[in-house]
Amino acid sequence: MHELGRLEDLPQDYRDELQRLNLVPLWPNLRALLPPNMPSRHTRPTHWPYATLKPLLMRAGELTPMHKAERRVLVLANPGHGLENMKASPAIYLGMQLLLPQEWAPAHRHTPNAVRMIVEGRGATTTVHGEKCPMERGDLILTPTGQWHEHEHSGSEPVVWLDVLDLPLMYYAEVSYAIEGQRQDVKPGRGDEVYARGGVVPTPYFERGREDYPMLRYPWQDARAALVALAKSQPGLGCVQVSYVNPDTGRDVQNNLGYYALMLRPRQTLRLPARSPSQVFHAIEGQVDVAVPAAESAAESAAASAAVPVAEAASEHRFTLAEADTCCTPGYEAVTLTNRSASEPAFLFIADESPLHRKLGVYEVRG
Ligand code: 1HN
Repeated sequence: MHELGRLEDLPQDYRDELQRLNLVPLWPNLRALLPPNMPSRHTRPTHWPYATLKPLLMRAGELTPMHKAERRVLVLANPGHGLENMKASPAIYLGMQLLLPQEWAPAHRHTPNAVRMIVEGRGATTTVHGEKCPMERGDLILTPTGQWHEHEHSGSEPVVWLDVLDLPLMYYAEVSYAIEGQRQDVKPGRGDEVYARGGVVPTPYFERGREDYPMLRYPWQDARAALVALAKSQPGLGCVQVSYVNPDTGRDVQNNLGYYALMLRPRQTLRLPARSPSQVFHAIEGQVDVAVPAAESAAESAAASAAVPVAEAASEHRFTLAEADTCCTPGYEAVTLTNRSASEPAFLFIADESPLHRKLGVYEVRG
């Protein structure tokens, strides 16, 4: 790949004239926009231990009352994207939210899609589109685009959950906004009860189902039981993973981000293939070592200098996810996971950008 002309090669009067007319020469920027073979990625492998985050979140509970926060959240921001941009990856926002006993986070709806993964505590509920969903450890609760949602807490201990949104994507597309609302009327019926058994779903003879999102709460006990049964029934299966899907269609539960639960057998090491989407891992149970080849320095240098080819990874990033810890990894890297326990399975919640990449037509598995 030969070197292209630089901006400095052009006479100053020509550059000034281009700038005055809102024009930019492509060739000095071409290699940075389209690096050879591998995109430049700002997403750095980043680990947020719950043990260090939790005391700061509890302190936010003392420092900032609910009416001053609306949502009391510490954002898990990837330094590679700039902390102020509040992104874990190009399309994924992550936040750890605290709701204290008797608090209410008022109703609103917005264009970004959200899910919550409940981390600890009992007694809180979230009402989504009129459906009151109990929040228990490991549950996944959807707040699809445009649906009213509010959180309340009638229990006695703090409740914490992980919010995952496609907010960076919506903001980038200039379609991110919210509407404030009144307390919702709770409708009878719960999707997680109606769709509690895989393989049998309501027959939509005379009416369509509950629109595009028939199931809003995915109880952890069901996802966990599915993983344990899968591991038992297929002892040779390496990747014991389930996908959170719309039970009417079998497709991803949300438009842009994909959600999964993974079980690692005792002492199992699993190398996930290198695929284009960035990923988020959150430990629901157990302790898991995460290893990611470090390619971001190569990508950064490729971005900084238009002509530099992406070098091989220099060294690995490694961290240990303890229970309730969260980490993110860039796309195009093979992530290796190891369950540290010799006797117990480990369970991870995973979020990724696969649905978005498939829609964009750029989803790739590099092996
Ligand atoms: C939001 O609506 C919630 O409803 C949490 O709990 C975090 C971050 C950005 C934008 C909207 C919630 C959010 C959010």
